Amino acid sequence: MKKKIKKTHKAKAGNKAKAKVKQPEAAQAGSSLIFSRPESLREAENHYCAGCGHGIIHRLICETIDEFNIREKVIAVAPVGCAVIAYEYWDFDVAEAAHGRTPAVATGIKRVRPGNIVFTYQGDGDLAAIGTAEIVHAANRGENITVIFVNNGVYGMTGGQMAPTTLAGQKTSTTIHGRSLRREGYPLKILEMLAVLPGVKYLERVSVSSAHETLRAKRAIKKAFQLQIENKGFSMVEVLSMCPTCWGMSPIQAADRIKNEVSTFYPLGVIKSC
Ligand SMILES: Cc1ncc(C[n+]2csc(CCOP(=O)(O)OP(=O)(O)O)c2C)c(N)n1
Ligand code: SF4
Ligand SMILES: [Mg+2]
Repeated sequence: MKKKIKKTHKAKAGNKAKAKVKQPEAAQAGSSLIFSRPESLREAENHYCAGCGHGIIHRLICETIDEFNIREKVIAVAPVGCAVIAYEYWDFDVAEAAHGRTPAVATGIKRVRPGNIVFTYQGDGDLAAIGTAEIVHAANRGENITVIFVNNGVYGMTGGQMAPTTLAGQKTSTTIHGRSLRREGYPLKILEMLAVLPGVKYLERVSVSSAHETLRAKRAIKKAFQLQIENKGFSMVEVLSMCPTCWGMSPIQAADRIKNEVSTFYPLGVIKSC
């Protein structure tokens, strides 16, 4: 475990120096700064496609960590999927887990280091397919960890295959005529499934399909971290996220699809809070 934890703090001094030089024009002209890169987000060019939701979600997590001033305490567990190299973008400690095993690894870290703030970042292939057992049991044990679940309805990294979350009728590279409920079964509503488990304290579904929804997503992520800081138990936020590349859409069409289609099946809002 120790070996796998990637220490990124050493890069901080260099990043900070660069950030100081690269001030936005408004700040250079003496106006007050109203928007800047969170300290926890490294100054790195990311590999995500145009219009992808992962970058937005990374930023929301980093803003939350900065606002709680917990960068030295946070340990993330990164997934397999398009976010596999999230550690290149986050300037805090990150461990990497095998596909779907993220909640199990997070459990081990949190139990050994209860003073740290531990969160997993998982796609829907990771969490809702190969990792179904891990998420169910971590939630049922009421582990005091936070889970950020990125539901883009496909296996993005490997070419857009059907995920358990793929909507009925949705075309993917493995359901070229659309997902058939008879052949492939029903899309899984993971939060609703986990809500019946007594160990689960907080579940909310949000999206990053508009500025307004992104602000709500930030509030939910912040609440989930807050609960862990207060030792309240298992918290999880599902984020409906755009994958324009695998959906064969422009970024704007992909955002509209979340508003008009995806969120009608996966309703936004608090699913459980206690
Ligand atoms: C044990 C294992 N099985 C399968 C794979 C291949 N694999 C890599 S990423 C991926 C799907 C990722 O999809 P998702 O978790 O939804 O993330 P996204 O890329 O959509 O963000 C799969 C099946 C793997 N790396 N390891
Ligand atoms: S394939 Fe989809 S999830 Fe992966 S980076 Fe591109 S838009 Fe994002
Ligand atoms: Mg996915």
